[in-house]
Amino acid sequence: MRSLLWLAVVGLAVAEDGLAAWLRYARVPSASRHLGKLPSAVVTLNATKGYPVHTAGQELVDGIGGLFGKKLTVAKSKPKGTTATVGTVSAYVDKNPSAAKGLPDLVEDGFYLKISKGNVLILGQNERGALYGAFHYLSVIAQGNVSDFTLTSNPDAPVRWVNQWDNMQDGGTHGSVERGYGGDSIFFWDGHIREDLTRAGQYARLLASIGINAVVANNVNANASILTPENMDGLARIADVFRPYGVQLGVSLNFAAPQLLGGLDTFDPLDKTVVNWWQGIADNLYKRIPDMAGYLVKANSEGQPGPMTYNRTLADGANLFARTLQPHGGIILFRAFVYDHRSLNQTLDWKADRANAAVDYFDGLDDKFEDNVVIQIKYGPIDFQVREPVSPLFTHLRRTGATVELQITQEYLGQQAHVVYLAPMWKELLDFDLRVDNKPSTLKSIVSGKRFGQKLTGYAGVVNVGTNTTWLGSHLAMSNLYAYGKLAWDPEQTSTGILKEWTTLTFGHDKLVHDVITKISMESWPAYEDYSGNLGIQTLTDILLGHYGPNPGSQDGNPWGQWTRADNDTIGMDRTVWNGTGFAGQYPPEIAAMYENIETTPDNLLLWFHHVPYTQKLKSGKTVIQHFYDAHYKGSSTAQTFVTLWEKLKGRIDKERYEHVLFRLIYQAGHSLVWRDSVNQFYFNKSGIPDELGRVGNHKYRIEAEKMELKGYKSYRVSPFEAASGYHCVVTETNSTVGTATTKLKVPSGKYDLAVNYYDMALGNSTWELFVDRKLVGKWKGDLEYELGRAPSPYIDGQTAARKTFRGVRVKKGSELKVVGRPDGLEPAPIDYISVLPEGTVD
Ligand code: GCV
Repeated sequence: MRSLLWLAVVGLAVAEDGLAAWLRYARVPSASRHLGKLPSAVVTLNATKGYPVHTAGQELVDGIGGLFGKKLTVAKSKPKGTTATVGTVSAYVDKNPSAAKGLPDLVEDGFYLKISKGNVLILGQNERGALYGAFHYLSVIAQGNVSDFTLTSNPDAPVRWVNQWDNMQDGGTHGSVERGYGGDSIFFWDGHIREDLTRAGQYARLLASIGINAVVANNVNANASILTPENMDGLARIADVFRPYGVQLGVSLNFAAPQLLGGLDTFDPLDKTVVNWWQGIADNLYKRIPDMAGYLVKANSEGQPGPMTYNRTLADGANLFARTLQPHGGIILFRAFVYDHRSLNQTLDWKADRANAAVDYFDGLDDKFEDNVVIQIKYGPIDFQVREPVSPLFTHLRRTGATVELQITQEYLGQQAHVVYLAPMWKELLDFDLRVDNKPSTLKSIVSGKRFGQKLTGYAGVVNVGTNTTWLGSHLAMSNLYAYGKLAWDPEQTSTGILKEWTTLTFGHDKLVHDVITKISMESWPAYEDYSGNLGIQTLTDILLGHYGPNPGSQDGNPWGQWTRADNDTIGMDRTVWNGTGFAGQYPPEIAAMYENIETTPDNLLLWFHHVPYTQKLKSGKTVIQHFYDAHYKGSSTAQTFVTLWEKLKGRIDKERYEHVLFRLIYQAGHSLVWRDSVNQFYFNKSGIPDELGRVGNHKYRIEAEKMELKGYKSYRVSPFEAASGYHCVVTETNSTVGTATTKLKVPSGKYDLAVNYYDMALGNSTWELFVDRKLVGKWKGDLEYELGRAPSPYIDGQTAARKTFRGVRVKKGSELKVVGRPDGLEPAPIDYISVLPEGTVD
């Protein structure tokens, strides 16, 4: 009983599945001491059920009830005692005309808070703003701050959208959510909108609490069938569950829908029948969803249809939709991610460059777009890589507004199976000064509209939550969604400040919990960059398959244009004007000059802009190749520390989330070594230049499986070669043969950590057992494809390579070490190597 009470006090009693994310409203420490500083009743002004002010009242009741155990009543007019009054400015001024003078100026969605001795005034410029104000107040008190304050908060930019890449149907190459790692779509199933949209409503609640005002629910690779009458009705149901949270619905369109769905023989944007068809679509959508946000369009990119099919400009394409939206007040986000993945030729053309495409296509169109067109630009010129320069297109649009597209789902950055806190990367990008006209021109000042004065600007975040209760597949990844909303509202906030808030709301107030999460999170992006692609070479994931595991060779020799141009002596893309693709020249002169010159190009983008020998000296004094080697050792060794750091939290947070995170951090630690060895081995083989510290290719604790005594197992040459230690692994001889790999240990007697590197393909669930002197050390299953959520793969490669470690195992000199592998389905229980590591050693 006593321990139960103690747990209740520290708020750990209940296991948590992550569904409530940062809106848990868990009891704050010493809650009862603060009751006098809280309101006793909620007064909602202009509150209609199903609209944000009403929701705000409900959240205040639930929030204060959960956080402090104080039960509030809801009243329409002022009751006795302290109150929380929430509503729009206009409703408030209607009732209190004399109060108007004292109120600050608010822009759309902005809010004003005044907290004084338990009385709380929450006013929004609109209903949505009032709800934002209520969430903000709740967040402040949830962090234990019940003191008086006054705050005026206006968003930095009007467009703060989320994009989901949800498919109408599961299956195909991308499953239910393209680049989604948190389960199936919460919106669609089997070609239709789900009947049960409970999760969609919960999602809107989370998004509203961080200031997001619209969600595009369907994939930018859009299926035309989203526009059938039945699916339009379904979209209206989604809009209905969003509306109480002030979240508007946006829809992705397939440019060829007039032909694919409408039966026309053309989708030429200047053809009258096409224009009329689209007008009919807009009218029909707005009949059902009068407050629809608008459209998102990907055109002429990666095989998608677009206006260029008919030799029309991208502006012709965007304006077609813009005009149909104008009578309804909608806007269109038109993506700048336009390139032809079929025609780029690396071998024949030194100057070919996918990075050039956006500016090449959009230059000259700035004054051609309708006023309700916004150009949505990925932060970098290629595709959400671990390090990219800011896209120069932001400097070419001065009349037309832009949104910066950030990616919360970690497509190239570990797919939520690796912790990578992205706020520091986004901050670097947003703070980058593009020096337009030699004047301060940070990216954040451009996307807020302040630099060039456009009205419609802002942020678009690709989120891709799914039905998993953790939303994104990992509890820690949710700090990225939180940070996205916070930065879109106010890019001046710091990465650590945002993290602190998120950690308190998600995991509570324990200082050690904060210290650990801060350390892991703040070290995670640098570590990931270190053990993936360095010096601006891009992430180096396999770009032809799942974009997940290491495969440096996959970048080159194909028309996708994410080239490294690595050969035996040199590496990097020459993007200079004098000798390369000319990309550097797309920037304003000061920035162009910086990138043009190898001396002034920062090391971390060296290989993005220059083609150099592996022996090129960096500003650090190291050569490029030695930097690669060192960085991979450094980054992967940082990833090992995440496990031990997290283990300090045992018993300090609920078991469910503790175990969930621990499992993934252990996996990440192992996979970071796969990254390290693959990338290092690949460039060592290419360059022939040994690691000065003699680590690359030398692994003294390893026993290669193919060199063990094999029964039922056979040696198998892995492709790409660098994905296996010694280029080989073992696989069972048939799908039903049990394999054993045995060896006699030569190490001195003692305790060791035994690490088995194996491959967990999505073709079955093999089992492995590890024995020392016939005693079972451990047994595991090849089921990571269900556990991790990252892209499944049927291959033996860097994507499926994984490590299982058993710590502190006692062995004797001459002990027999044996692995038994039982294949399942088409997965032949592959093993790469076993490391017998003196305790605490990593290799
Ligand atoms: C939705 C990358 C991704 C694709 C994505 C595309 C885009 O190429 O790999 O999955 O498609 O970007 O942003 O349109």
